[in-house]
Amino acid sequence: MTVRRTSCNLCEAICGVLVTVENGRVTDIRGDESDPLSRGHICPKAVALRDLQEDPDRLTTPVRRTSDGWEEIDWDAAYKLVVDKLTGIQKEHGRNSIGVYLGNPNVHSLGALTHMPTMVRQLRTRNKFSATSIDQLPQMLSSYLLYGHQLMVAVPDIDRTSYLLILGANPLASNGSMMTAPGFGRRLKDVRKRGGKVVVIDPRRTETAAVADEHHFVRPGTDAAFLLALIHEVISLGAARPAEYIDGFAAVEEAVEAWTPERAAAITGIPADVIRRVAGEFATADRAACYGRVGVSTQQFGAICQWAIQVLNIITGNLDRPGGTMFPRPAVNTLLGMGRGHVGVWKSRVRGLPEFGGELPVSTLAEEILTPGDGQIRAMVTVAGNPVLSTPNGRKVDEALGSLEFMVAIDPYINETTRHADVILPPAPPLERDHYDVVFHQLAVRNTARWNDAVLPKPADARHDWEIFRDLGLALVRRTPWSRRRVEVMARLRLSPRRIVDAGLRIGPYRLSVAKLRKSPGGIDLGPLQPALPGALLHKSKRIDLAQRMILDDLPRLDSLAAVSADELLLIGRRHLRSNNSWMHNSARLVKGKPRHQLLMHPHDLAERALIDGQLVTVTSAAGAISVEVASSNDIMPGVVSLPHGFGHNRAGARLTIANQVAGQSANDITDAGLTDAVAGTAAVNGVPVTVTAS
Ligand SMILES: Nc1nc2c(c(=O)[nH]1)N[C@H]1C(S)=C(S)[C@@H](COP(=O)(O)OP(=O)(O)OC[C@H]3O[C@@H](n4cnc5c(=O)[nH]c(N)nc54)[C@H](O)[C@@H]3O)O[C@H]1N2
Ligand SMILES: Nc1nc2c(c(=O)[nH]1)N[C@H]1C(S)=C(S)[C@@H](COP(=O)(O)OP(=O)(O)OC[C@H]3O[C@@H](n4cnc5c(=O)[nH]c(N)nc54)[C@H](O)[C@@H]3O)O[C@H]1N2
Ligand code: SF4
Ligand SMILES: [Mo]
Repeated sequence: MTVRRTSCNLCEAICGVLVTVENGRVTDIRGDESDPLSRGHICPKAVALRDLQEDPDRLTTPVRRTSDGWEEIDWDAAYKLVVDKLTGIQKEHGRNSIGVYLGNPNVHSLGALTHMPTMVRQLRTRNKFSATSIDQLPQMLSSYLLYGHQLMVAVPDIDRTSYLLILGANPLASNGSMMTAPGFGRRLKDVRKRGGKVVVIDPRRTETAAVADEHHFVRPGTDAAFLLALIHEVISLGAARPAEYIDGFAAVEEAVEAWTPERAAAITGIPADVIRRVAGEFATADRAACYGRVGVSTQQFGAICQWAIQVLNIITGNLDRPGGTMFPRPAVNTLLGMGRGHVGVWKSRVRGLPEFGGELPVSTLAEEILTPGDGQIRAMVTVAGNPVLSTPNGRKVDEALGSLEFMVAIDPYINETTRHADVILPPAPPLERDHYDVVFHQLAVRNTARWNDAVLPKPADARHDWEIFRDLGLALVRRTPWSRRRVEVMARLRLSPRRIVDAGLRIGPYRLSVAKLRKSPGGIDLGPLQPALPGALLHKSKRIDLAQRMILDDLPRLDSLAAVSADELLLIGRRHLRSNNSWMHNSARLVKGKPRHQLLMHPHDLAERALIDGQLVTVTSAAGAISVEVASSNDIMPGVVSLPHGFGHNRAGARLTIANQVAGQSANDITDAGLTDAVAGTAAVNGVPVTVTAS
């Protein structure tokens, strides 16, 4: 029996875990008390790492689709088939005829981060999509505009704050996002123990609201009005104190002038006196931080919301001070490894939506495949993504993937998306991989570092994800004429993730190395976050300009926040602690217990429609209709219904023995690809108008 240390990579909390291995099998997984960041915290998903390891549905060798099922093939044959097809299609139809979709687990795998971008670049296509545009894109945009880098994210310093204002996030279910703070619940309780205050703004009284001091319902999609009114109030109180390196304050003052608490109250449903009080408390708190996540990103005014959150933190003097919002300083500087970002350098072919950081909004994926013409996508590469369940108008995406000439998926499962692939290349699972977190240390509430060797050996005929990217990348680049670039790319692809992390650690701010970190497999503490501005800003001017044209020009659109018609309800999403987007439903341990797929609806809204708790209802939007069970809940705002995404398995051809028995429909069969944030095209999956009738 041996006990090995690693970190759980299933969500952004990166909890340290102790894994007991007996005779080559995992027999126990528990929290690692010695981890300076997670301090022993884990959630029920950690033990599912073992289920992933042992899942008989998980692929371990490449498969090729045949007329009547799937056939195993060897790695070299699979690579050759894929590269022949992709280069052939590009030769005939141009380089943009290949589309790429990158899903969420990529950011949780070291090997994907070190090798996937180089492989994808060899395809030289502009038709790149990822989960970013149905997630944190507005936050990355505001980081890019204000601080000069798309990943220079200001993180709430939760362990020292005395006032935390949370909008559209439910960290007690999600464990925190764009803010790595394992044990979020305990950290929130500590804020209150220190005499601080936690306020939650959400259309649902969530698990997080339940442990906060205050919760206020907000009408979905209207938070921008609330935030502008807060800024208006802070300014009228004379409490604005922007730092010397802030420009554009006058433009903000002008922009919020008309946003009185009364005006915002009429739109948001949050009473004017509450808006006034929260603004006053925020402005006068010793240390305050405002934080907003998915609920204020994936909605029609996501970009305004995320900009306004930064402005509120900045003008109250809370940016870059302990207890406010601060910039982490990780041992490997992630910002160096990726571009600063750009926006609107090119547009999508069909709808003209802008690129951000080289990616187009995923809401336009299906139409880019289905609309004939020059530049049409004929083949897809999906990597760790399940867009059929995860992106708007999923049925259309399903249809589009089914129409392709060729598709390859790098994924361990035959699921709703990958069942359309011609070839699936499965990477080795998390417990067989070395890990250092290059993304989430960059977003963590404390500076720490940990390197972990793989817990279990990888079988000889399995491949790590980085090896798959290396081999595909090398095969693609070998087909291009000789050049200095070609030599460099090949050399880069051949470096192991360990070598890359080691180099990053050595040139990093703490001059560490993999060898040094391996001596402390529970991780090392590098201390609390430190003030860093204006020196750390990545704008040459070392100044922050609040007056961002893209955002200010979008403000008049807020006037169009029209009242929905009387029979309409607004659909929002939710997450559950034992679920993980669309892909963890094949673990019996996680899916057992009470069903979690129901549509939550307020008893008044049920009564008005003569519906009862537990019955099947039809939910209809502009995109389509689904039939789901309804559950009555006093915790949801009247006029709003909530449905989690990632359900709706059991599609022909998927091989998910347990997930296929899980009830529920896909929320994204009724979210609308036509509904996006006008600024950067982020999918607005929250605040979708729907009607609900008896099925
Ligand atoms: N309506 C609605 N839709 C949403 C959201 C919402 O709140 N509401 N949330 C959105 C958000 S925030 C996100 S991030 C997206 C997620 O969207 P996606 O990333 O498209 O979907 P996931 O469900 O995370 O699917 C992950 C896929 O990766 C595979 N996988 C798992 N581990 C690995 C691995 O180590 N390597 C590889 N190569 N593959 C792996 C799984 O089998 C699965 O196919 O969904 C979005 N969709
Ligand atoms: N257990 C679990 N953990 C996860 C995931 C998972 O699927 N399961 N997914 C991971 C991923 S990919 C991500 S991105 C993170 C997301 O992390 P969070 O953003 O914390 O995730 P959610 O629980 O979806 O919280 C969003 C909240 O926004 C609210 N909301 C919806 N519309 C609005 C609105 O218009 N205004 C306001 N103010 N609120 C609104 C919803 O009611 C919900 O409570 O979680 C990660 N962690
Ligand atoms: S909170 Fe749960 S899923 Fe997230 S890293 Fe920790 S143990 Fe894993
Ligand atoms: Mo996400």
